[in-house]
Amino acid sequence: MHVLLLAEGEPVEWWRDALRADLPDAVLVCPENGFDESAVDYALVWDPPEGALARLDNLRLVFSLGAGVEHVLRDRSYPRHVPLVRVVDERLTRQMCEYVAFHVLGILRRHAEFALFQRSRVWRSETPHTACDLRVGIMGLGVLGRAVAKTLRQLEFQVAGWSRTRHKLSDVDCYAGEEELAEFLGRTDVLVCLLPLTPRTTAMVDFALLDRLARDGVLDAPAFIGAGRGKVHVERDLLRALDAGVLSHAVLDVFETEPLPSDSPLWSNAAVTITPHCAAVADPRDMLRQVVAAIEDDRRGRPLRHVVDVDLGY
Ligand code: NDP
Ligand code: OXD
Repeated sequence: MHVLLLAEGEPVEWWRDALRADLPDAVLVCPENGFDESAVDYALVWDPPEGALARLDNLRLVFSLGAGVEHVLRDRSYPRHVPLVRVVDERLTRQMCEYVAFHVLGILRRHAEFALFQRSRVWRSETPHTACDLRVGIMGLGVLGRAVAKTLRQLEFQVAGWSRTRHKLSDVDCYAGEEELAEFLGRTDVLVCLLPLTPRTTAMVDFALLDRLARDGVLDAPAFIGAGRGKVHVERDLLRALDAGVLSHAVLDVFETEPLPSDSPLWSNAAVTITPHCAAVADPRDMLRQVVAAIEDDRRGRPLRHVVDVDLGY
């Protein structure tokens, strides 16, 4: 069995040894060493070069070494008959819950403002609001969005979610589709974006959308947390919304271009909190377990788990 590793920066030797330990007949191949394209059964990929997967005539399965899959599907020649499996991982999901909970609490407790006061030795006390005063809205109710909603409910925030199709979650107001987007935004003080990047979500969070967020909340103005993919929001529009007072704060983990260019105005905006795409990162050992499970499922003819809908793009 030949497994192709097509992911720049991944430790080839580690994957070779780790795979062989669990699947003794696995031969790991990679572009650097040359390989027989027709012998490849499985491909482990992150941002594979355009056309590379289409040339593998006997490919049985592609595994995205990440939860997102836009880095695979942007290749228009992706062989659509080959199942694409992605990372769905408990530890990664917990990390995203912690990231969002931390930053929503930070917004509630005006963390960025107090950090500025401290730098200027300003003592300005305020009566805090409480989680139950704040309305959080989550765009995307997938694996991550649903878990984040549950975590925020445990902290007693008022939580709503918006997705393409209708979901039903306990204690979470669920909105679906274009028709219900305005109502969802109109009741939201902190907008959390956990949408995947697809043709339909590209540039979805623009000035017009942000301008529809609630104006009657406990914050000076609504806040935004972007932790799905950077091209879902429009950075220029975020800056405009911050300047115009349409937003009071933005927390960004993902960006239109990564790494964020050093001349981006986001870096120096006091109303922006930046983290370098590390809200939730899959541990290679967890990914390995999933890769092995997917290969075993395929070899035994069992249904595959966490298969992406290639037509929807997530
Ligand atoms: P899922 O595929 O499980 O969920 C995607 C959600 O988005 C679904 O609820 C889906 O709706 C919704 N959605 C998709 N398209 C639309 C649309 N056009 N309109 C409305 N809703 C839509 O993804 P995950 O929750 O696992 O992950 C989300 C994203 O987070 C990943 O794609 C990845 O890009 C990003 N990510 C970021 C990380 C980081 O460190 N910053 C780490 C890991 C992932 P429906 O349920 O109706 O189908
Ligand atoms: C992912 C990511 O998609 O790290 O897994 O963003």
